[in-house]
Amino acid sequence: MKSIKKRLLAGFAGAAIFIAGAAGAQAETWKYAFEEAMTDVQGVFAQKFKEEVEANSDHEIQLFPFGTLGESADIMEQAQAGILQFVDQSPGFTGALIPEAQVFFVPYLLPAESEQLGDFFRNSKAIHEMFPELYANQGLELLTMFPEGEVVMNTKREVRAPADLDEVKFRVMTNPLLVESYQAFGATPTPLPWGEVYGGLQTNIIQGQENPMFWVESTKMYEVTDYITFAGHNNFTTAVMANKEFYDGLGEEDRKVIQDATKAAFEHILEYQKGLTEKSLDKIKQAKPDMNIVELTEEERAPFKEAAAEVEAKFIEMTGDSGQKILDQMKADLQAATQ
Ligand code: 6CS
Repeated sequence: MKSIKKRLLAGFAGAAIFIAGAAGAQAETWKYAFEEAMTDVQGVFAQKFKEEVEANSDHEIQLFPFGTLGESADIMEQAQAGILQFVDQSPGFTGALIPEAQVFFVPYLLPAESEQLGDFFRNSKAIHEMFPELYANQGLELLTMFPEGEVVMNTKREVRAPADLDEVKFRVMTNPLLVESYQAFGATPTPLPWGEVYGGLQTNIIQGQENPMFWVESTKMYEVTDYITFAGHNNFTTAVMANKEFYDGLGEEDRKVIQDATKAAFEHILEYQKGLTEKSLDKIKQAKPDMNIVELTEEERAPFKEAAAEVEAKFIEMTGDSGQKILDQMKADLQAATQ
């Protein structure tokens, strides 16, 4: 027979193992993949999100930058399958899955001014109330959307007018409305995943691409192009999502940790981007002093702006009533943000 003391000790040990086991079961490692490097905008957002989640819970976030798990389409599939808990995929690649997300490619829709842009993304009903349902239909919990910077045209030859884009094979993300956009701008749009862009420009399979300045700089696009053109036609939008089944299965406390971390990372990334375009431009000028930087005048922008109406009509043709509702709400949200 065991002594009372021994029985008590065994009881305590059992309880300790049980408590440690329960705590261990709660602390999970969540995987988060994105489309850029750790030091790019999506990476800075992801790092802040990780920092917040880890500071406010026992969970750990494991980050997977571009290339570690494949292209954008691959990480989206992995997030939908629940292999990843979080994913950052830009609407530029979400066109086939959620056609309405292509609204972000109607040219000259988003404001150029950063405070207004921030307010729009912070408060938009289209983003916070309408898009979540569309993402949920694809097994995704939409956590946030945020801007990554003004998009520039980055080409081998000078672009002052749509005629200059004639016969230019212009790489776009794999998004049907972007194809329409560059067709309306006079180019020959060529949808490609990101991994093929540098080599495509180097071998002259394509002669142009568009992206925000930080990305042109960090991915060294200036090595294989000669012109950067500011036409003011768009700002790059991206979206962060969770696998919906995973998210719905969480307790209220964990969901709150994720929501708070998302909000903190959103504000952090807007702050981080202040002056980023100028900084990236300076780095490019240092690395390649003869890179040509062109800012289109209002007059030169006019024909590109005219093309926007055609693209908007195509968007409605592709998405019907559902797209029309999103577009109308977005316009109302934009008006509220720019007043
Ligand atoms: O153009 C692209 O494909 C990439 N551009 C940016 C700014 N982020 C990721 C995306 O893959």
